[in-house]
Amino acid sequence: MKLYYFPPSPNSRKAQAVAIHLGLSVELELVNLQQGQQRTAEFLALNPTGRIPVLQDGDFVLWESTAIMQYLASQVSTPLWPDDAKRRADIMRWQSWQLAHWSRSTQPIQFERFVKKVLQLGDPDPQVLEQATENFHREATVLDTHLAYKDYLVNNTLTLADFSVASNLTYGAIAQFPLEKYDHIRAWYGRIEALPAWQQTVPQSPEVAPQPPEVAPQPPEVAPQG
Ligand SMILES: N[C@@H](CCC(=O)N[C@@H](CS)C(=O)NCC(=O)O)C(=O)O
Repeated sequence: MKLYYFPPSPNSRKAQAVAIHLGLSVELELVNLQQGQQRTAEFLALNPTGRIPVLQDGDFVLWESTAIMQYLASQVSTPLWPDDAKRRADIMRWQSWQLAHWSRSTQPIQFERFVKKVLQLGDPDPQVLEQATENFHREATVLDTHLAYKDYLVNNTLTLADFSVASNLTYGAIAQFPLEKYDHIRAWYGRIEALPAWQQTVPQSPEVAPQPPEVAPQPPEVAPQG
């Protein structure tokens, strides 16, 4: 199997970390997003959306990090993706939340405080940050409450859900995510950070810019009250 990846990308990281954690033999193929390699005709033939990660297993080509993680975990018998419909649905619930809501609440803060600095795009926009911070607290409260009496998100066992949700905290410290009051999230992320697979996929070079958000900063789904 071959994983097309770019080390600074959190989406790439979650797929790569799962492969490492499971000890799968996966060849890595760098797609340098800074050089626009995701827009070459060759790469677009693999993934018409022009994004990494992409997994190639013989004739089978798969894009979207969550699908890739599930496919990788399906190669072996693993508690990361147990053979149980309810557990899988529960994992999928958190992976869906991560893609639809957690990413959208973390990326604008990451963009304003970190990406803009790296790419020299100017100062953070206070209005965007204020709205993004409000969104962040709404989602972080859900996650923190869920983790109050648990070490991991599903079945109190490390699963794909943890790798997915943790990926958005890759730049949490450098982008100053407002995590101070979320003790359970910080304790849980400490457990993820202790995993060899997570350590081996830490973006190595802070000079390598992360990418702009995959979605433009979103307006709140619910209009602020008052
Ligand atoms: N929903 C996709 C998102 C993938 C994604 O946005 N990848 C970014 C890097 S984090 C990318 O390749 N961006 C390149 C571009 O937009 O040109 C997934 O989960 O795989």
